[in-house]
Amino acid sequence: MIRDYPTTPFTDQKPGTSGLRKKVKVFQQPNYAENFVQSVFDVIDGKQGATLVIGGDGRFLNREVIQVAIRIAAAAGFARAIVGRGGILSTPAASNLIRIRGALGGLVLSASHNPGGPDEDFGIKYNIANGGPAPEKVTEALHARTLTIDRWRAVEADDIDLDALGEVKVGEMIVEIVDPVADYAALMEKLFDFPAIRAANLTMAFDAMSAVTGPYAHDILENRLGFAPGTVRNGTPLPDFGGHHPDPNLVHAHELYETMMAPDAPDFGAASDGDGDRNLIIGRHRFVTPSDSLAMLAANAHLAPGYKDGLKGIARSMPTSAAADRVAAKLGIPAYETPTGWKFFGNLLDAGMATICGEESAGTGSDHVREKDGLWAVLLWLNILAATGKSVDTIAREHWAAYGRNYYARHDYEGVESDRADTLMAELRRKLATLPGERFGDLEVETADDFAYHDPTDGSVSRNQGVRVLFVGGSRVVFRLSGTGTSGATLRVYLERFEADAIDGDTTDMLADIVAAADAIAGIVRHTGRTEPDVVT
Ligand code: G16
Repeated sequence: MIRDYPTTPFTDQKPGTSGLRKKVKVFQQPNYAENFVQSVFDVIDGKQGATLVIGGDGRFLNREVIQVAIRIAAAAGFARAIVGRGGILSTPAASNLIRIRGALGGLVLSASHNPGGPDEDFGIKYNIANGGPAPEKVTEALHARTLTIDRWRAVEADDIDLDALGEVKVGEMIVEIVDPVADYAALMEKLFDFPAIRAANLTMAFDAMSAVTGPYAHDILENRLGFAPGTVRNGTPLPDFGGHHPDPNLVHAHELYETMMAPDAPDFGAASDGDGDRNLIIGRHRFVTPSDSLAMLAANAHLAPGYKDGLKGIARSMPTSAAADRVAAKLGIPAYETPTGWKFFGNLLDAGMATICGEESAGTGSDHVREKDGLWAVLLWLNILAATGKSVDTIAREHWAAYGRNYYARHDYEGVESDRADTLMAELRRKLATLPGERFGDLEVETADDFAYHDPTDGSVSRNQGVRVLFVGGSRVVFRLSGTGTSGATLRVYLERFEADAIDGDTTDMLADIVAAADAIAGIVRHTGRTEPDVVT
């Protein structure tokens, strides 16, 4: 039986860069998750008889929201829900399932790299039939619906056993509990040369950060590729990620970094985030920035079976360094610059205009799914190491020698009062027109703008995507506010300097004058009261 539950709107359900992310306590308010899930279903067509994928990264509240979503989906007319066993599906695995099972879409429950637990973060994202995050026209309609919703509707049924593989019925809808790993691992075996990776006898440390990648990494790295037991660390997903931030950067994965910088470091080190779509790559004694990793993967992708015919194009988000553009130019293929947010790559991938995409925020992926994919990046690196017999350090140094080096860092100022952050950005935007020609030390501003993206596939325009200040000679600084935080504002300052020949510099030294220029231009200290960033990646 279907029952209507009267409700009233919440005014704070506008999806951010990647879905709705809030504190668990916010999601625990009566009707909060229900309103959002119902609003998703209210704005999408074609639910009758369709298939829906549901899964999450195992964080606190994952199972409860899945049970509710199943009952609402059954009332909305879906014929089948495919759910990962234990409520577990990594974001790329969910994207793959949506695609191979011909689903209408999927609900991915995660707050990604944000911490989990009763006092931390939760999130819900809707992905469309191509397996990718809903584009802005869908999220805008969804937001509008959350502001008018007056009822949600669910089948009256008990919770189901999320841990038992097989099928059960909820109302008229079949719920199919599937192994979360099997289909994804099979896809990876098709793209990469597993026998060659096995035969290369590489050593590795992989930190799953007590998040969703654990079961995937155990199966793929240890079982299928034969890496030694213990290669995967923190491999059991925990509701609170062991009390840590499942954020694969040098701050939160510092133990891995120390392992990789030690005299007896393994050949390769990697980590993944809460929902398995981000990656951190560290070779023995060599950290690779996400922007460089994108460029190096693109330059060498043809060594893996899945990409042996070459790439159609490379796409990167605007704040990501231009290193990948140089690879595209050499390969004679197009390079695309999109706003931050994986959703903007979907159209390019669907249209066959790009094969590989990447972001400075530790995301890389390809047209095999419509999400960034942490383990995919790890496996492509392993495939390249196996095919070339070279170390990460050698590959990086040879790359810079051939293409030049884009020194790069991101400075994050977290938990800034929203008003102060907004004032900083507004002031910056007002002075854009007068910046060109101004000098900051040795740097002269060439152009300055607020990035707007014109999607070449559907003509849609996305404005106000971040302020770029480009200096004569190819250096630049970008300012934008994060769209994934859950408290206050996070100011991100992206710093980049290109050197054609000086490839052995220290990143901090190479960026020092740009850091000073960034403060002079934006008044970071004046507006935020902070003299140092909270996180440097
Ligand atoms: C999400 C998006 C990414 C984006 C990142 C950071 O990643 O999918 O495209 O680059 O957030 O966004 P922001 O700078 O607005 O915080 P994830 O891994 O959090 O889903």
